[in-house]
Amino acid sequence: MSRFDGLTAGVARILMYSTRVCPYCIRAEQLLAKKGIAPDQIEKIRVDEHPEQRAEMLRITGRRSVPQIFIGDRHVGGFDDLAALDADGELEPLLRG
Ligand SMILES: N[C@@H](CCC(=O)N[C@@H](CS)C(=O)NCC(=O)O)C(=O)O
Repeated sequence: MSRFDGLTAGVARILMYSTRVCPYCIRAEQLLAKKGIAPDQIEKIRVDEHPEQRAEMLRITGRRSVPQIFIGDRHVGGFDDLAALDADGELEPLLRG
């Protein structure tokens, strides 16, 4: 069991640019769920519904694919980047804020 399980206070802001159909977004949510982050703790911006937000995502991240994940002020990147951060032991400290 992760030390992060069940922790709801002191969680950094999590923002995810996503689309309705997005397997990598689901994988990111599943990984975050393993760290005790409930779906409603993830602020989602649906770029398929808001083209202006897609343009904003591209502008601030330089990337076109979803998800694009921010934890606190840090642009983590996509699911692969999130998983790499976890493998390096850096995800939980980042989530704690
Ligand atoms: N390596 C990326 C792959 C992301 C990816 O392929 N996302 C799909 C949706 S699930 C996508 O945005 N495809 C359209 C594109 O790449 O422009 C990650 O781990 O996030």
